[in-house]
Amino acid sequence: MALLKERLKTGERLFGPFVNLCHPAVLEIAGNAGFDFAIIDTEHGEISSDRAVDMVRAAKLAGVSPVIRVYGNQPELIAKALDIGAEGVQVPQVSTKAEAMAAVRAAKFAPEGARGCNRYVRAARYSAADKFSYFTNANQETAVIIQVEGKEGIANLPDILTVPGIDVLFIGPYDLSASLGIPGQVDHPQLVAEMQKNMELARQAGVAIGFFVDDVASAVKWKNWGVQYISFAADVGLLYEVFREKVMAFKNG
Ligand code: 3PY
Ligand code: MG
Repeated sequence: MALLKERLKTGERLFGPFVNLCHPAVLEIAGNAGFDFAIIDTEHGEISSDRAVDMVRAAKLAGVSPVIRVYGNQPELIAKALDIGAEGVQVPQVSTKAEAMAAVRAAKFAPEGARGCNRYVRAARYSAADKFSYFTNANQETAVIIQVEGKEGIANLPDILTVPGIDVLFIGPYDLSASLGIPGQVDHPQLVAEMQKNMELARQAGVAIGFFVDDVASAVKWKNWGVQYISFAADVGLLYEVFREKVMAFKNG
């Protein structure tokens, strides 16, 4: 299956949930359902890297691209996510050009960055991969997804977008709504207008745009407006929705 980064380059519109539950089966189910990617959430989920690695394995087997959202913009966490074989790393709360540069630097081997080199990691097939091609190709094969989700980051977007190596500019509507003083109002006209402005800036910079939505109607709307990386709800919320619907159908039946 084509890698996430390649699919982004062809302009495909991709759809994937956050995964907060700490179990590889969730990734298999996501793959079987036909999602394009799934974001293993170590920022808000309860997932450590020794569990995330089995989730990455399951995702690869099920044909859904695994992305890891790291807990913060920390080089050790970004390198670890890529060492265990995630196709992309998603970095929350990026507000300045310097922070965006730090995230890219942590995700790339030299000369583009300073990611620590080790060929005994899962991403290098525990040394079965040819070391020269691994170190040469990894930077071109893994995606860097930068989350901008606050007023400061939005103001700095033109600068942030000049940083080479960003594959997706991801706008986090929940954090952004809080930062704009309208917490949780992700459909508020002010937020929608901000997002449309950001999309245009990303388009001019040649960077794919990503957004988070809670419902399918919004996902389709943003897809048709040109968002390429559409992150949709989270496993726990989707499970709750179906549980609740079934319970209500039973009680009212
Ligand atoms: C946000 O909306 O703040 C996100 O990080 C995506 O869920
Ligand atoms: Mg957020």
